[in-house]
Amino acid sequence: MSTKECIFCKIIRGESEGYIVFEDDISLAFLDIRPLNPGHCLLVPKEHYETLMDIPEELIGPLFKNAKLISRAIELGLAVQGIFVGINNRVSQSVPHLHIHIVPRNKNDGLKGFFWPRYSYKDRETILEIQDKIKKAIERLLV
Ligand code: DGP
Repeated sequence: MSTKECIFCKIIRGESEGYIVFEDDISLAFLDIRPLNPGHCLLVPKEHYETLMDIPEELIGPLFKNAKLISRAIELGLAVQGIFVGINNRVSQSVPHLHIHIVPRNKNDGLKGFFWPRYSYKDRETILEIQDKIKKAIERLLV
C-alpha cells in the first residue's frame, strides 16, 4: 500500500480527522475509531512501516518511550486500573501501518486476557522443541 492511500498516513498529514492526543517528531497518537474501551489509543510512527519487524532499530526506543508516556497519561487521565499494549503484525492487522494499541483496562471490563482462547502445550517435549527452534533462530539473527 502506498502512503498516499494509507489511512494512518492521511491522519499524520492532517488530511483525515484524527482525535490526536500526542505528537512528536517521530510519532503520532490518536483515539482508535472503534475502541475496545473508551480512551483506546493508537501510537504510530510518522514514517510508513508496515510491521514491528520493518522499523529501524533507532526508532524502537523513542517509540516505546512514547508508548510508556501515553500509557501513564491514560492511567492518570482516565483513572483506570491498568493498560493493555499490543501490536498486530500482518495477521489480524487491518491497517498496514504499524500501530501500537494502548488500551485502558479495568478489572471485569469484559475483555478477556489476550482476547482469544489459550491452550496448553501437549507435553514437555513439545515445549523444549519450540524453545530450541526460537533460541536457534535468535542465534542466527544475532550473528
Ligand atoms: P488492527 O486490527 O490491529 O489493525 O487495528 C486497527 C485499528 O485501527 C482498529 O482498532 C480500528 C482503527 N481504525 C481503522 N480505521 C481508522 C480510522 O480511520 N481512524 C481511526 N482513528 N482509527 C481507525
